[in-house]
Amino acid sequence: MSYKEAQKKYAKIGIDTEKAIKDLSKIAISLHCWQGDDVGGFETTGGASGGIQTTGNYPGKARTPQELMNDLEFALSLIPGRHRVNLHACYGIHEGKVTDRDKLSAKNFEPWVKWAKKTGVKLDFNPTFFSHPMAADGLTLSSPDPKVRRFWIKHGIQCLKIGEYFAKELKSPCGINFWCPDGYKDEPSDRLGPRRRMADSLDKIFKYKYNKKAVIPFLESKLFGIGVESYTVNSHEFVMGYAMKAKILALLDMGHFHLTESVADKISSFLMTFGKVAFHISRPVRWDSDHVIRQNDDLRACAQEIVKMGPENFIVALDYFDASINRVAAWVLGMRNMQKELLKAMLVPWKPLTAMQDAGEFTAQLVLQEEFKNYPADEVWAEFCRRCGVDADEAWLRKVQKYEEQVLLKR
Ligand code: RNT
Ligand code: ZN
Repeated sequence: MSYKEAQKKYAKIGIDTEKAIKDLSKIAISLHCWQGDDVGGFETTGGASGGIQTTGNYPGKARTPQELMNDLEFALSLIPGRHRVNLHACYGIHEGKVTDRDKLSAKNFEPWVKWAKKTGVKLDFNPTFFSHPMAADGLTLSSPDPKVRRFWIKHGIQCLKIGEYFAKELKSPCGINFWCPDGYKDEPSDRLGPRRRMADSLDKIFKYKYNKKAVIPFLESKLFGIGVESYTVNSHEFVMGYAMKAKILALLDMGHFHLTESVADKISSFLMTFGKVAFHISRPVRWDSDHVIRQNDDLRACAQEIVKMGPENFIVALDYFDASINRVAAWVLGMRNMQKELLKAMLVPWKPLTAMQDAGEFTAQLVLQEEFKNYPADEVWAEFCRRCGVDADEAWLRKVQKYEEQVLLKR
């Protein structure tokens, strides 16, 4: 089937494929730099801590800022559309001595901004509350030790400033995600104290009068981590409550809930509460394993909610780290999968389906929801890719394999 034929078929159910292509090209997804080096960063050689873990030992990971930038650039060349890149504070660039987290500043990110300008991407940011001696016991902003809390509060404030710098230089608001690994392996005697300390520390960070037009902060919740199985300070309820009170956004990570919960179902309530929703697209397998996202039912359901509720109301970032496969392929596949699901969601006639729901016509609703899954979305995807000048099909894999041979395996 050609694009023209697909266009006609969709027109019959009231879908304008041209509009879908246009809408999709407007969605910028934040590509997470940390898939490129297994959440390593440029400060230590220790690898990630704080309840998260990469598994696998695939060769070719980026070891320097330049390698990471090159890999990102190559990945972006295989992805249709214009996107953003999501940096973590541990990816600051240090000449000589490493500037500690409480003193990080715009200076450490100048090369990134220069690169972003050259590449035409906007930047988002994350303070790094892990992989650091001050987080060795797994507690940061909620630590009972005031010295530790003070250190991380300073880090949080510095990160807001760095976000302001990104926004100003790149002329685009910078999303800043606060994820803290704080929690306990076994049942704590006091669940309230750490949460009170966390809230107090966050209050102190957000007391810094950041430019609200430039910086969009959000707080990420989590159910558990490795070695943090019994209690996380920033649980779902804590984050909902805190974010509402502090008038910041809350972030939903697809891997941070019980596996039988529907993360998609939470989106509408978040939207009603906050007006905007920050999202980490991930894939938990049995636990919060951060596998590369697939075009599965969970992703489809989330993409549908995002599309129905207006993609402009979402800040979407990928968040997974698989060290067992080619890392560039992991980026490209994840981005393309997300875009494909967004497109498929745009190609569903939600209005008549909603009318059926409201009229109680559940047979027709079910049948059509299923039949529409087999409409020729692939033709529209191919047309979108063609217009963006990238491969529509798996041809991009050969290019990654060549890059692996010529660049990655030489590392
Ligand atoms: C961890 C969180 C968090 C991190 C990144 C590196 O469980 O999902 O978002 O993955 O900040
Ligand atoms: Zn996350």
